[in-house]
Amino acid sequence: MSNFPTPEPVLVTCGLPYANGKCHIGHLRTYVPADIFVRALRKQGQNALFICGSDAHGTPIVVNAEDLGTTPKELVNKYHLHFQDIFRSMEVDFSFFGNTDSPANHARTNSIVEALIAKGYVYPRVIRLAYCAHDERFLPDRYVEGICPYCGKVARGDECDQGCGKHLEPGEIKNAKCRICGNPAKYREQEHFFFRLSSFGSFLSEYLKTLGGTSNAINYAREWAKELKDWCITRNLEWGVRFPGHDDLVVYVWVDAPIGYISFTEEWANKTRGDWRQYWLHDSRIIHFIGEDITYHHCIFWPAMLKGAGYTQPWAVVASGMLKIDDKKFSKSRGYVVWVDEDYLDHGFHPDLLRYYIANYTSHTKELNFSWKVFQDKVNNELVGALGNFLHRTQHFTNKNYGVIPDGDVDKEIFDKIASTINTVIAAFDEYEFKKATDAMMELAQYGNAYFQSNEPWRLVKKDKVACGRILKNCLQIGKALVLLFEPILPGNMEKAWKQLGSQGDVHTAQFEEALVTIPAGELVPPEILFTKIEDKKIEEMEMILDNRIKIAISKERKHAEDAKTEKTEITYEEFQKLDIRVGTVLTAENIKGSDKLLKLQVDIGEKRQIVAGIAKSHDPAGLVGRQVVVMANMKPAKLFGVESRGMVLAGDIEGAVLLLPEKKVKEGTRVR
Ligand code: B3M
Ligand code: ZN
Repeated sequence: MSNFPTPEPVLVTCGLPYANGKCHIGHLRTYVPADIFVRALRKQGQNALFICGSDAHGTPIVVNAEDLGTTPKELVNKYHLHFQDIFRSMEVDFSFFGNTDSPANHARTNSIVEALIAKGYVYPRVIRLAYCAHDERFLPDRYVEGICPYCGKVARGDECDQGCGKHLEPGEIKNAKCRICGNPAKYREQEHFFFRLSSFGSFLSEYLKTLGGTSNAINYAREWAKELKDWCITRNLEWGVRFPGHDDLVVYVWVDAPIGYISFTEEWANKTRGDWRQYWLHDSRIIHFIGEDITYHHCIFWPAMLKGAGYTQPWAVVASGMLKIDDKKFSKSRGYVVWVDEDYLDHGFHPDLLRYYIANYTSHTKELNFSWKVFQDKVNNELVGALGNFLHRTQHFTNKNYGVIPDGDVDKEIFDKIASTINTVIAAFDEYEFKKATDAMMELAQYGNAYFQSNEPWRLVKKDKVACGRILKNCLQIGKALVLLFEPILPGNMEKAWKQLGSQGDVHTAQFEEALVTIPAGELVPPEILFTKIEDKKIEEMEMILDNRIKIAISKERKHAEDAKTEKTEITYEEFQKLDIRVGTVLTAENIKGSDKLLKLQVDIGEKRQIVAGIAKSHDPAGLVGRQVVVMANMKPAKLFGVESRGMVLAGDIEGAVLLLPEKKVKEGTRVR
């Protein structure tokens, strides 16, 4: 028995993209399967609402806006439009795409936080927070950089994003430094507000027994629910949703972001005279599609918040595995990224091709690797070679020899095959197994090709035109089934194919079941080719673009590392005082064998010191004896050309070396300060 249709209203959401950068394939890894899932629900007669929107708050956006010299609001508006645009182009068709900075979300967040306060789930506590004395401000989340207390890796703000991935509570990060000025953070006490997550332990462990979705989310969540810590839900920021009654605090972004799911449903309802309450206050099936890395927020924090405030909790959480590019971990800074606009759509690739790749490469919960070579293979062999080839040869041959869809029945064997494919596909969608579903569809296309091939209609048509017509009718029926089945994956091309088959109505609202209705006799137009092979040259061009980006990223990283090494940071007077600089007199000077740069000096700096100096090219040894020089006396001893050096003669770094001289002769050992 399939999970759908069901009488409860169904709401599907996608994790909200931060409006803080461009859309890449990593985003699509979640959004495309969610869109496919919603389309497949509708094909089973299930009415489903599909909601998403921009995540507008949080410190990364504020920090980024500051760096770019713009305001968070402007930055968010820009990327909000960008994402809307990309989703439209990729045929990810949300019922509503909101923005968490909307008045509706401010209002809903306020009302939920107030409900939690009223029920005693929020309490104040004085905590020690990172504070920058130089910038005179508290340093929330991304404003601090330091070391993860769990794994020792470099961490930023509220999460260890390059190490163990743990969420870090305010004050937890070690060796905290201010992100703005680089100074070590001080700590100051301030009152903040906590969500009493720890009191939801027994609720969560029961709830997680029934929560549906993918095992990569649920299994982790069950473990986490055994040990819950309260969450600090306020931050010292201007940008965000005000914490009720405190003008200097906003709520943590992970409070108002998921509430966006509710407020966007409200906004959708206002626009369409729908009812948001049936989704969020009554029995419903709320299905969250997310990236695996935000499981904690969706399976622990969010259900507890909903429960505490009296809202309906999610029915399923579906987490997609992470993305790799050419088998390397996806990374914008290291250049392992494929941007949806400039690297894909702008090159004229049809959205359907990438949708198919994402659905079919691997199981939804596994790591998805993107490579242009595999992309080419899948397009050329599967979409062109199997599906496109079958649809085209069937229609082309029928059109050429008959001009119409032949009259007559479809064989039972064919209907049985179609029915069993539909069952497999629906069962796979029920398990969020997009690869299984698309494999079954592609298998039907292969079956069609084999059927066509083995019946040799090109021979049969000459001998028995009626018998051949029956074969073609069967093929056209398989074609109709394929178009209906593939519509959720390839909406653009299947719309065309549907029309080419002379089918009536809208393929997007037609249901899977219609595949079992005999394709009516009637007109057939000459088919257009749907999918064309991608040439090697194009793939080489795309690989070059990626390679170049990686190379640029590597050289940037190198330069960065070098700059960091030689960076002149400000030092304090106390630090300066650690330098032991003294005036001395050269007693002897001689060349060092084998070196044309170095001289060996004996210098009286209140004590006798042997110093090797790199001044041979600009100074004659004999001329140095008796001269006063300035010496850094507490350099770590070093050996140069086998000669020990215990100090450094200071010189201007011009035309070899210009020695520093005291204004008048002074006693050996006089300190320079
Ligand atoms: N804006 C993006 C992420 O962490 C974050 C999702 C919010 S979902 C409510 O993947
Ligand atoms: Zn860590």
